[in-house]
Amino acid sequence: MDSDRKLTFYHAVPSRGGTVHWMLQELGIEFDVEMIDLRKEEAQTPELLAVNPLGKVPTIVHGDTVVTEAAAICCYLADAFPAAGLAPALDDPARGEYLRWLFFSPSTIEPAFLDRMLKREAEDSSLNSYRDWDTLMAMLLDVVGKAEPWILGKNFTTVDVVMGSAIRIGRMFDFLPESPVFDDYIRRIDARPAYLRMQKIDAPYVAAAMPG
Ligand SMILES: N[C@@H](CCC(=O)N[C@@H](CS)C(=O)NCC(=O)O)C(=O)O
Repeated sequence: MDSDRKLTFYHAVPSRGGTVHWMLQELGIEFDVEMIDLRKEEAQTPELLAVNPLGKVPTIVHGDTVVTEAAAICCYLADAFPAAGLAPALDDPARGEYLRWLFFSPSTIEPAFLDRMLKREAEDSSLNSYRDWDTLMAMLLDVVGKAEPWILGKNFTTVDVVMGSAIRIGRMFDFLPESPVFDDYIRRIDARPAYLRMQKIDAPYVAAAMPG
């Protein structure tokens, strides 16, 4: 239904844009890229600010529809391009579990990583979206450990794009403990042609952004 609407992707590397770029490669659809250089003062271009007042990537414009927030963009794209089969249908009971894990990353995993990075510890775990670090780790090891081979079972879904990106970043920055559970899952991600395509396309921009 949506193949005739122009899709513009505001991207930057390295950033959460990588998650959306991977998703776009999984969908195999056509899109235009506006690459933003986050190191430059002018990173928040008037064009990007016009569609996202926060001046943040990733952002997409699909026809007249603007979507921001990496997980929301991936959720939107999976539904807009259902032929790729990356989301259970609206009336599929699996949709609940799908949405649960799709939004677990931005709502629960990312705040934990940020606290870890800033060496912050919440005094009251009831105010903490992820309860506490050890409980979150036990839960993540359990969920990823049960992936057969993907989080929702045999079918690769958008959950693997969004949560898989978080798990990859968590291991890369050593937030997540060394474990065959995470490492085997990451190996499965790394073998996906769409993931490899995304990495290859972004590689020159990554090299320019992170010289040496
Ligand atoms: N809540 C947003 C966060 C987006 C975000 O923080 N993007 C960063 C890159 S990962 C960004 O655009 N930084 C540039 C800046 O703040 O100027 C999401 O989940 O997509």
